[in-house]
Amino acid sequence: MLLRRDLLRMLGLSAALPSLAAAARAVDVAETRRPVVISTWTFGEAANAAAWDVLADGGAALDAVEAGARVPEADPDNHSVGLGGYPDRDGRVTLDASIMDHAGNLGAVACLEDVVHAVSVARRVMEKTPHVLLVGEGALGFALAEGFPRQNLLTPAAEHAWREWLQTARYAPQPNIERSNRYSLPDALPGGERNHDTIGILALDRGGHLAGACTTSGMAFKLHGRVGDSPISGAGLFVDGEVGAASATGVGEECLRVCGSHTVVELMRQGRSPEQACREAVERIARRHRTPRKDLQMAFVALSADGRHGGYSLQPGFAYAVRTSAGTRQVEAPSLT
Ligand code: SD4
Repeated sequence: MLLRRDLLRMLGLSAALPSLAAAARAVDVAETRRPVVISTWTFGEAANAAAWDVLADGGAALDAVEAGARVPEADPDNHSVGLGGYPDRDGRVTLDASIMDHAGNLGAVACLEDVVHAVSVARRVMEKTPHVLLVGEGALGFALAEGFPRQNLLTPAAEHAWREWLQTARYAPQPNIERSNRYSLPDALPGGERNHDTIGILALDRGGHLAGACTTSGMAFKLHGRVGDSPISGAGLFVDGEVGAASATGVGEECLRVCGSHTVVELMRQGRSPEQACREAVERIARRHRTPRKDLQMAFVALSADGRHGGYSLQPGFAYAVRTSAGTRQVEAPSLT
């Protein structure tokens, strides 16, 4: 009888077989990890569902993240993205968004008014212009020329919150921190609680391509003209097709100061796991403050090119949503405090 080792010797495979087997296993693991999509916060589940419809059909990560980001943009009850987003202190809803693919193609808009799907305008900037970022009037003019409909984004609820805020007019962004049900989404309170919940969405498609998108109305009651991290490459979003993708949520000024998402991706490039990379970026932010800032939330999510994911936040209370072929779930991210 031909022994297995004889057969291997005849085929010249004795030395190679273990590594081939390991490689096959690695491929299997990677295969089972994709497609995958992750989104910041619990409301990311609805975004993931839309993205999953694209991914499960073998669609591209770029199409998936755009489809996902459009869900909270269209939701009037989400007060930090798109329609129904809280306005700035002048009562104007201004949107920031970006989108990026595995090949480093990138588009973004900042301070965009009157067009709900900022992420789709960002994609159009990426695909139809030689530029990366359009702002304000220029972004609006471009969007209208591209056929995006113009609409009032200030809902009665958001206007009501703004008018109440005007009574004190105190700019005090608050983090989404632990409360009795940390995953509940209570109505936002003027001038204070739960006034930021940007969506960052990252996907890896069946073909192994990564993409990400980030869209927000920014910090509630900000100065008119203020731009946060979300539309800025390397801050609110960064994708490197060979390494991974990262996105951020929280007080954008903090993220901008450390180029947060780029930092996360570079740390993954150096071998950190997605969670560890997010943790180190959060630590970098925390180090700037001598005393722990209870009023500050900053969180990152990351997805590696082989489909591992992780998140980390400064304060407790941050969760992200994950969708794979195994189903949907929410992951409570660890935090520094
Ligand atoms: C910003 N980073 O404009 C965004 C807001 C945010 O959760 O993430 N809120 O600063």
